[in-house]
Amino acid sequence: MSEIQVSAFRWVPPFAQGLVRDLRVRWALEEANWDYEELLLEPQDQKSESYRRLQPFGQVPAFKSNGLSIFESGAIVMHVAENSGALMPGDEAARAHVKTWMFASLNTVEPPIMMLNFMELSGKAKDAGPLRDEIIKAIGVRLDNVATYLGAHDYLVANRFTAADLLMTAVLRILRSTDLVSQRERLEAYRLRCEDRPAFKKALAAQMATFAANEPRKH
Ligand SMILES: N[C@@H](CCC(=O)N[C@@H](CS)C(=O)NCC(=O)O)C(=O)O
Repeated sequence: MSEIQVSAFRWVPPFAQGLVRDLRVRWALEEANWDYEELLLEPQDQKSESYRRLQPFGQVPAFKSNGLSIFESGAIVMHVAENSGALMPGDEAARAHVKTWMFASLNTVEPPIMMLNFMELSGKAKDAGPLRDEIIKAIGVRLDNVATYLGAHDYLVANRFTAADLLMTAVLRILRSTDLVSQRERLEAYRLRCEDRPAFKKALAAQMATFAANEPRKH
């Protein structure tokens, strides 16, 4: 039995498939070449007392390994990055920079993207009019900032793929139903470069295989 367990949903509707945040953890684990098992949840499991002890908000992902339990996708990716050579450079200044960009991905770039996402999923986007336009503008500014910082570099830090790129790519993917990333050539090339990694493809295939295997019957 693998000593690492990662919680994931047994099935989600197609709009969320390939975006659920256990993907970030699966990707990090594939980069580190660490085996893991899925801890698959039904919706009702999210409310159970035992799962809430693991993930107080009832969300995925949660991570368990040898008595260690972690929630928050960023914290889990950080744990994998700090304990494997795969996602973090050795140099102290570069490590600090990777962590900085991990937080920037989740705390500066992701929030306006999630505002738009929430509006779209609530079905109220059409009523949101000018507010929605403002949020799209704010997302654009953040994306332009990332693209400018990247410049002609392939990756955010130390000229190599790190945990910062993993999280930034996962965040950019949330915009897949819009052209906000694809219309920014440099950023789109960056996203595609990161998603072209074998570890990403393996992680995505694993998440999608679970959904395919648990597709609800039509009636
Ligand atoms: N900040 C958390 C967010 C986790 C999150 O939003 N998970 C979603 C799936 S991507 C979830 O479990 N949603 C169901 C819910 O909130 O009840 C993280 O990065 O781990």
